[in-house]
Parts: sequence; C-alpha cells; structure tokens
Amino acid sequence: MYGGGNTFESVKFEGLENEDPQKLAEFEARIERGEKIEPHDWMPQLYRKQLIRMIEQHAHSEIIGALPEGTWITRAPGFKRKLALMAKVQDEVGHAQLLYSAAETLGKSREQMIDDLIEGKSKYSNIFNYPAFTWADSCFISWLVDAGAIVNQMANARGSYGPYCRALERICAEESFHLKYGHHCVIHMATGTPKQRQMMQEAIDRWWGPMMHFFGPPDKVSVHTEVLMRWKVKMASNDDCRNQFLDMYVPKIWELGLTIPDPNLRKNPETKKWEYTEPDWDEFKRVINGDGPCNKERLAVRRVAEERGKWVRQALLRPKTEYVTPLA
Ligand code: FAQ
Repeated sequence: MYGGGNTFESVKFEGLENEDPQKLAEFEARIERGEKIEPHDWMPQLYRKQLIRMIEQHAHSEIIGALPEGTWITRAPGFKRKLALMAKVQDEVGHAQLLYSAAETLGKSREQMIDDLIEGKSKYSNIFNYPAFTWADSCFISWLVDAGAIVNQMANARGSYGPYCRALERICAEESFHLKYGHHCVIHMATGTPKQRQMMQEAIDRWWGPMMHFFGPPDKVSVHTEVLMRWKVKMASNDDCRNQFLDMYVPKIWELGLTIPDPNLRKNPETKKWEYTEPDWDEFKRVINGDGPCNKERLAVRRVAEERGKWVRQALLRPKTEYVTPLA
C-alpha cells in the first residue's frame, strides 16, 4: 500500500507492554525533565519506529517539495528571482540530506528510505502532489507552504530527539529566508497589475484546501499525536499548528486585499480560535495514499533521478573502480 499502511488505523501504544518497565519509566522521566535523547541511549521500540516514520516522511517531503518550485527556476520572472528560487530549491534538498541523516541514526539506511519512497511505500506531504500551474502558485508555495512548515518545525525543534531537533533548528533558520523571499514575491503580485493580482488570487483559491490539509487530520482522528506528544516528538497538535498558521497569516493575506475561499473563516473572539469550513478530508486521504493530481509524476521524476545518479553514488563508494561509458 502507498504510504506505509498505517493511516487512520489505531497504532497508538502498540508493543509498549513488551518493554522493560523500569527502563521505560527512566526514559519517560528523562523526557519529562526536558533532556534530549541521543542515538545510543535506550529508547522504546515504538519511539524509534515513530521517529523513523515521521523524520523519513519529512525528508521525502523536502526532496519532493523541491519539484513543483524547481520547474519554475527557468521561468521565474527576471534574473534575481531565478537566482533566489534556485538557492531556495537547493536549500530544500539540503534539508532532506539533514533529515535523512537524522533518520539514519535510528537504524534505517538512506537507501532503504529512498527505495520505500520510489516504490510508493512511504508518505510525503500532501501539498506537493498538486501542480504549480503559474508563477503565482510558486509564490504561494514559497510564502505560505514555507510558513506552515515553520510553524510546525519551530515547535518540534524543542522536542526530545537530539538529532532531529538539531536538524530542525538549522532548517528553520534557512526557511525564514524562504519565507521573506516568498512574502516579497506575493506582495509584488498582489500590488501589481490587475492580471498579476488575479493570478495571485487564483493561486490562493487553488491551494487553500491543500494548505488546510497540510497540518494533518483533525486532532480527534489523528492516530499518532497522542504518543508523539507524550514523548515530546510533536510539541503542538495538528489543530494547534493549523490555528497558529491561521492566526499569523490570514491577517497578512487580507492586508494585501486578497481573499480566502472560505466564507466561514473567522476568529472566534471568545475562544481565540479560528473557525473554518472543514476541508475535504476524503480528498486528503486520496492524495496521501497515492491518488492525487501529481503523485505518479512526482515519483516518476524521483525514480529517474535515482537511476541517473546511480553511477555517481557508485563512484563515490568505490573510487578505485573505473567506469567506461560507451560513446555510441
Ligand atoms: N501529508 O496521525 P497523524 C515542507 C498522514 S516540509 C501526508 O496526524 P502525525 C518544507 C500521517 O503520516 C512538510 N500525510 O500523523 C518545504 C499518518 O499516516 P501513516 C512536511 C499526512 O505524524 C516547503 C496519517 O496521515 N513536514 O513543507 C499529512 O501525528 C516548501 C495520520 O495522521 C513534516 O513532515 C500530510 N500533510 O502528524 C519544502 C513535519 N498529515 O504514517 C519545499 C514533520 C498527516 O500512519 C517547499 N511531521 N499525514 O501512514 C509532522 O509534524 C507530522 O508527521 C504531521 C502529521 C503533522 C505531518
């Protein structure tokens, strides 16, 4: 099955009864005290399994996330935009490198992770399975998808697993430049010609649903949140991150004279929470399970990249081996 096969099945505390109760209690006390868990420390199998799942999915999201924006490098308007977008895409791929390294500390090899991705066994973020039709779509990703990623990652950088937190700290620092670049691109479009404003509005209309999905299913149906929050891997729930994103960015979108395609979107002054129309969660499930508009194309590109890069990896691993490429 596409995506690792756990989606929405109860996986909360499976196998915990087989762990040594004393070691488990010490582990949980360390987490409670705010200590970092390092690769050689004792940890329950479930903690290891959950971390591998989450960090691996995050790493895949970064390399697949480079694809919709990557196609805009040659078409970005002007040399400065091309240069900035190229640097951003390069950063995203670098983030994947950091994250694959963090996941490897838990015992799964990078080769296995890449194989699982290209064979469709691992998930990656829903949002990168949609096409970036126009330059405004690329601007949306650079500003608002990066903004969503920062909300989630700033919280989790304070979590319990040392290698993941250190990777997230560095990633967030770089993402903050992406956010500034993306915001600048959107301001330019929103304050430009009527055609540019229209393009930006259409991009927001297209991407709003996937953006609401981006933070994951509602807390009441999220299967992993409880265990991940108990062990401080996730430091904010899906709904909390979604709410924080709305709080920070809806006013900024409105400020630019742009609208959000949800007539029910409003902040409740009493609860201080945002109210909104639930996005189409059936569409979310289809997309994360392999049936979105671009899933097949995204994985096909990664398969080609893997195949074409094989000789480079082999050459790095066995530098003394000579290769001859036939000329004809
Ligand atoms: N997409 O029980 P929960 C970026 C799956 S980085 C796909 O709530 P959890 C940078 C979930 O895996 C973006 N699948 O799961 C960038 C699970 O399936 P499974 C990625 C999703 O783990 C910007 C099932 O649904 N960020 O954008 C999604 O507690 C611009 C049940 O869900 C991260 O990966 C989704 N959106 O919470 C790059 C951050 N949501 O595994 C280029 C780390 C849920 O049982 C350009 N990850 N699912 O088969 C996390 O914080 C969490 O894993 C969540 C999901 C919040 C994503």
